[in-house]
Amino acid sequence: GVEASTTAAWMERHRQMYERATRHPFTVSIRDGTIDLSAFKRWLSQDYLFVREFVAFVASVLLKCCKQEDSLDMEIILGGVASLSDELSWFKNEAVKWDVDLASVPPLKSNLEYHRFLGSLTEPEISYAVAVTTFWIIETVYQDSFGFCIEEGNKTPPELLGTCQRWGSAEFKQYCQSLHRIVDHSLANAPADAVKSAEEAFVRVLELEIGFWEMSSSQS
Ligand code: HMH
Repeated sequence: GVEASTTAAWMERHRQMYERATRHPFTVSIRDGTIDLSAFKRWLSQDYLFVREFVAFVASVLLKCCKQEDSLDMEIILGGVASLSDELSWFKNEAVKWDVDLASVPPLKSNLEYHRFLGSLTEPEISYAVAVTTFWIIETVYQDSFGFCIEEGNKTPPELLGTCQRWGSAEFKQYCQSLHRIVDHSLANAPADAVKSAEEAFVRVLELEIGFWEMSSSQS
């Protein structure tokens, strides 16, 4: 339909970058079973720090959603906020399993860059359309990346299947599809300058996600 055309056009225009973010050598090596476990541990500890920052960003999306005239999306976004509590517990559990000490891990450069970006989008001047678009693409990169690791023909090591299921499950995919519908609806009613800013944020997320996988792959 007409509403879906904006994000569909971005996906076409930025297809290469989307592929680089969702079929990165890091996640492809999980699927191949060739993943370097020290790299996996680095990703785990860095992503824990990311999710802690992500909480404030998602809370800001919820707040913007609630201030909308028609806040039908509120329950979906609220579910997203609520699931982050379980996610932080999951990271702490995994860290114990992998013998990673989360308290002693400093955020690396690409992670800090991502934190700064999220912080800038948390500001009240940022429109709901831009914020919810950013939220959707952040979740979707993980859904697509980890979904691929549990698709037909994978050689994902059994000890990594739990991680892949967390973001690759049918349930998480449905949640991302709900966010996608919210984004399409929101962009259809947004002014042109907001749509432009949302596209810029979409591209920036893809760059930051690629940087995050690169950082996890090799210490730099
Ligand atoms: C870097 N991007 C990064 N971490 C995550 N946990 C997600 C996306 C999905 O929530």
